[in-house]
Parts: sequence; C-alpha cells; structure tokens
Amino acid sequence: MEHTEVTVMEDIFERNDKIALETNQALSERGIFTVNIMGAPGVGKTTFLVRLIQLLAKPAFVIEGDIESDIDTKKLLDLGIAALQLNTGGACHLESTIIADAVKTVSLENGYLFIENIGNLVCPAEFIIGEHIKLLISTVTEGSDKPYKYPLAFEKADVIIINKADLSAYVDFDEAYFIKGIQALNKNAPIFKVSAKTGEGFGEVAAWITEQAKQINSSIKK
Ligand SMILES: Nc1nc2c(ncn2[C@@H]2O[C@H](COP(=O)(O)OP(=O)(O)O)[C@@H](O)[C@H]2O)c(=O)[nH]1
Ligand SMILES: [Mg+2]
Repeated sequence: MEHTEVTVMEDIFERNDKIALETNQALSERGIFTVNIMGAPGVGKTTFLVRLIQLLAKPAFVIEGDIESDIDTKKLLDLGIAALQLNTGGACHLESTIIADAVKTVSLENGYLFIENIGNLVCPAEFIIGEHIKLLISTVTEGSDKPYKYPLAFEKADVIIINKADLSAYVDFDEAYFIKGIQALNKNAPIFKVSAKTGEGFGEVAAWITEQAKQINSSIKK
C-alpha cells in the first residue's frame, strides 16, 4: 500500500514538472520573466504586487490564484493592472497544468508575469509551475519562528520579503532569529524588509527584480 502511494506521488510530481518546464521555456521565449509569489494568507501578497508593479519599467500581468473568489483580481483591474483570476475550488496550491493553459491567454510579450499562489506556507513550495523565481513573503506580524516551522518554503525561495515593517514597533519580531533560521536553510536568497503600506524598501526590491529579469532575457537570446 505504502509503495503504491509513493509511486502515485512520483507520477504527479513528474507530470507537473514536465509541464512546468515547457511553460517556463515558452515564457522565456516570449521574454516574460515569471515570479511565483508565495506566502500565508494576509501577508500582503496583493498589496506588495500593486506597489512593485508601479516601479517596474516593463509591462506586468498578474495571475491571481485563490481557492474561491475574484476579490484580488477585481482590486488589481480597478487599479489598471492587467490580471486574471484562477480558482482551485479547494486545492491548496497551483499546479502547472492550470498555469500552462492560463499563460496561453495572457496578452503580454517582454515583461513580467506575477503568479500569486494560494495563501499558505506549505503546498505551493512543493510544485513548480513554470516560474523563473520564487518570491516568498513573510511579515513581522507572523512571528520570527516561521523559517523553523515551514522550512521548505524558505529553502525553495529565491528571494524573501519581510513585509509590514511599519508594524515593527508593535510586535516583538526577532529579526536576527528569523534571518538565522533562513540562513540555515538557504544561503543565496536575498532578504528585503519592506512595507507595502508605506512603500518603504520597494526601490531595492524593484532594482533586484529588474536585474534578475535582465539575466534571464540575455540567457534566452543565446
Ligand atoms: N500595516 C500594513 N498592512 C499591510 C501591509 N501589506 C499589506 N497590508 C494589509 O494586510 C492585509 C492583507 O493584504 P493582502 O495584500 O490582501 O494580503 P494577501 O492575502 O497576502 O494577498 C490588507 O488589509 C492590507 O492592507 C503592510 O506593509 N503594512
Ligand atoms: Mg491576495
């Protein structure tokens, strides 16, 4: 019984990864730098995207993943940001098949695609969906133990954001302990502290993302 379950999971991951790699190739050929946004519900994923997109020089498109509702997509469209809603109807993460279909309908060449994954710190880290990088948002309000409790998300992230810096004075966030936890898992991901409410720290994040996108585009041309 145990053997059967393992085989099924291997098949699921293998199929998912194959489609994700095809999607990544297609996006690269279209010059679309794709960022998989992960984080718990309410960390500010949507608010972060609104701030960031304003600072980018190339056009951006957002795919919103939620279990239910189109609240975030409506918010983005009202602000003039191109967006598309995906609902999983219960699944705790996005998979590559749904993204492969969605990106075919995205009218964008040479720009940024942000995919806001389902809000949780567990399942999205297990599935690649076609992204060039994974961006993980955490906050000062979630507590500084999260890298220790949810290691996979912090291990897989290419960049880590500490959001809600404006609330630091009201919570006992131990930043040194938080960063120590990340560095035990992931030595490469830069860590940016920001406030999506005030805009603090966004210049640095936008510059970093812009630089990453340039490297991907230049490797496509080779
Ligand atoms: N104080 C503060 N609130 C924030 C910040 N970023 C987001 N929020 C608030 O946190 C709540 C959840 O934000 P949202 O972007 O919807 O989070 P998501 O569920 O991760 O997409 C909203 O009420 C936001 O206004 C921040 O940097 N500081
Ligand atoms: Mg959201």
